[in-house]
Amino acid sequence: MKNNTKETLSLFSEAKPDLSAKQQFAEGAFLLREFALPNESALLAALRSVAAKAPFRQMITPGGYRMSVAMTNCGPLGWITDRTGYRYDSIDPESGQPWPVMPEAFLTLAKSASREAGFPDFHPDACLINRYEPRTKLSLHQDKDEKNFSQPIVSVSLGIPATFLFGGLRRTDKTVRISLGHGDVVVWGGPSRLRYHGVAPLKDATHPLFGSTRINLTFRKAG
Ligand code: MD3
Ligand code: FE
Repeated sequence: MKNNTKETLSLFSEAKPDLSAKQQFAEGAFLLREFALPNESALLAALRSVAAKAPFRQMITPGGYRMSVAMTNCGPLGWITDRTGYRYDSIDPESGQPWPVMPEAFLTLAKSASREAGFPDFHPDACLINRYEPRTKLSLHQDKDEKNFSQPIVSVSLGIPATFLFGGLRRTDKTVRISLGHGDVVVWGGPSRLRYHGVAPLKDATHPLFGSTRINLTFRKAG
């Protein structure tokens, strides 16, 4: 007798793709493909409201270079860089006002993604928003300005795709390339938290909602 169980299951999974499917690519590092897709319009609306209060700007590194990535923040703490160094601050230096409140749609997404990856107690107090255009890149670096490395980092990619470079604990360790597209969410925790990483120069592309830009939301417990 023919057993139809497998066919039936695969029919179901095609009818309703499992958005919670998670792929682990390093210890503590999980890729949730298209996890943010169901909320794309709420995320775009929230993004616009944050950027109206705290516009994207290209910050200056301590070495005096203007970053090619434009940035803003929301939530109690925002990451900034200037000639005096990198740090988190509760005040936007451009406006002299607190950073915009973290939109509910952002917080809900960050918490559900971290839960999905096995970090149920994530309480982000900072959301750095990076804006890339074709040819924009982010050089290899570690995220170590946070007070607490025990909480994960949740990163949400929106708009045109990018190649993410994921290295080791030393700058010279080899990097693997991970293609990140619209709606992809990555949760970086445990031993992956301090690995070097960066973003290769973006290729020309356009996205129906985001035009020729890539937005990355990075949620952290910074304070
Ligand atoms: C891997 N942003 O803002 S977030 C950053 O796409 C940053 O804009 C990238 O790196 C972007 O600092 C990628 C993903 C990320 C964040 C922290 C990590 C990956 C990480 C910490 C350890 C390992
Ligand atoms: Fe980083």
